[in-house]
Amino acid sequence: MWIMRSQHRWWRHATIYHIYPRSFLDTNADGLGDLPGITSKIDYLRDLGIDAIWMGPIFKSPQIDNGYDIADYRAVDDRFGTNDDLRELIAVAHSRGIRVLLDLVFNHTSDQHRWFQASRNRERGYEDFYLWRDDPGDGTLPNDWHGFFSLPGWTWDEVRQQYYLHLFAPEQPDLNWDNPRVRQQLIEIANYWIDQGVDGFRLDVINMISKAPGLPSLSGRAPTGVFIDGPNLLQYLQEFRRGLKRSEEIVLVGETPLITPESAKRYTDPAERALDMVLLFDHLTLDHGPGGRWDRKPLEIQDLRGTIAFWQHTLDEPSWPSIYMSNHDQPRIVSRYGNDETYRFESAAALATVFYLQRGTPIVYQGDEIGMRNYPLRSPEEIADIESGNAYKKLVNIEGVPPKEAFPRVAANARDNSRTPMQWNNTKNAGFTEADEPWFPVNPDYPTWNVEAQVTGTNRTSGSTTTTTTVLAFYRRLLALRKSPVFLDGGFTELPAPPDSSIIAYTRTIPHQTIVVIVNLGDKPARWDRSVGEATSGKVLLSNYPESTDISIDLRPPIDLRPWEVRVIEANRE
Ligand code: ISL
Ligand code: CA
Repeated sequence: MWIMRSQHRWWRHATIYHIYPRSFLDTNADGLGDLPGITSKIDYLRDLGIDAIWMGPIFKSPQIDNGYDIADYRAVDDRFGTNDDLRELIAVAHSRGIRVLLDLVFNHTSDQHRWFQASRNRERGYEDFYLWRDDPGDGTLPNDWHGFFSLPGWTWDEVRQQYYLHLFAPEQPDLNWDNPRVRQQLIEIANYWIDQGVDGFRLDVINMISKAPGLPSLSGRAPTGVFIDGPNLLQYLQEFRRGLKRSEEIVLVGETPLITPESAKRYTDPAERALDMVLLFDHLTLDHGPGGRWDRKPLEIQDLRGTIAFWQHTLDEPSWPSIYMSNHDQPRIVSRYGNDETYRFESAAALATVFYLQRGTPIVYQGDEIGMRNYPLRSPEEIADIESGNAYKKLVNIEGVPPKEAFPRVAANARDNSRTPMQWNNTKNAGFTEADEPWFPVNPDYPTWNVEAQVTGTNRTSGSTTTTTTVLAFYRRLLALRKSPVFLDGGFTELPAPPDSSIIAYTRTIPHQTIVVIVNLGDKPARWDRSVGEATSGKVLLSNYPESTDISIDLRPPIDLRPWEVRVIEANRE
């Protein structure tokens, strides 16, 4: 039953929850999460304050890249359930006022997709569905593009006797979007799911679909304009949007790694009728050293402060940002930018506050709401993810990095870290599965860190023993608080801080109301000694330290914050 009034731009006031289906909840004891598992937790999500879910790809797939290699866009993979299970999930979600977004992977298909089989056999109508090139004949590849998974971008196909392009794994051939038939097919697929009641889509690596004519080598240049943000991208996005049924109500969230600010602004400008929001990644590269992702350096809070302010301004009206803290391609945020030992609760709460009180649509990644942390990978053999596994092999076999050094580098950043099963309770396998072996091990900290323990509020690693605050309880309050107009629609202004400060502070404002958000992102106490505006006092609406909420405080500097302390303060009108 559909109880929500259809509403233009509903997503501007929504909080989205990102589900990694294989790790959410298993209901048939095969060790893999499934759709009925998601359906059974809709009330949990509603109580958390969620308005929409986005599920990672659940379509038929050989699972080379955990479903980001789709073999049939119209069928749910048996491993996850049936198309009927999906219809049921949509019905139950809608009955609780929760909308449903699917993940469409349209830059590439699986090599098992019938289009690819038809194309490699040169079947009429399918010859140009993918990007095929002859063997240059001199031992080189058709161009110098490298895939994202530490592999060259080209693979030789024995059947067709040509190379095909793949920006990801060889089992993920790139579609040829310059072929109008390809574009038409993809629109029909989206409409098929819109007819099933779906409310929107996350479009995987959608800024890679348009490639520069002739597929020129990069020769050391950046890929922007070549295979990122290619020449026809905007036109293809607009055509896609125009082709959608209920196009005005459907939300399109573009996953856009390496997007430029100009493009992000343009593609999310409502006048362009392209995307509604883009996923931003700049804050997730701030701890990458000169060697990139597998070469980490410590985060400088100054850089995070700058990145946040920059994107908030860039995507000011008429655009609208998503507020994206973390995802299934990244290590866990509390392990990465927080302190997952001494201040696990405080830092998980602090990070959530800094991110989710910004202007935009929050997207919460499964497990962050209970402070899930990195998985302690034990050996290279345990790495399950294709990107991380290939990266390890490349470091060791090609770059000659000693395994002892390469392994911790990969382990710290591996995608596996955020893909462990959701921790529901302290029973076998964290309540994720009845099977003896889940598809990937549960994080060993589950006996204390799980949903059930946090609902009853006994879980804390530090601070006063009398407090009952947990990450989950904090998230509920935070997400409820951000439903007030000042957070939904108010303006954002950052409060400038000295470069070495561990504090991030900003205000949110509507006429007659100002909220000051001030957070210490560090293990040491910190002092804010600047003005936070005209008000001299205020009321604390949210804090992650005991006895701190609903109290009046002096807003005149200095304001002293304890380690990882959060203060969300409504300024008094004087
Ligand atoms: O985090 C990354 C950069 O180091 C990458 O994983 C990047 O986000 C990415 O490659 C794009 O991700 C998306 O498409 C991939 C899939 O493996 C990811 O899971 C998905 O989120 C290919 O479809
Ligand atoms: Ca299952």
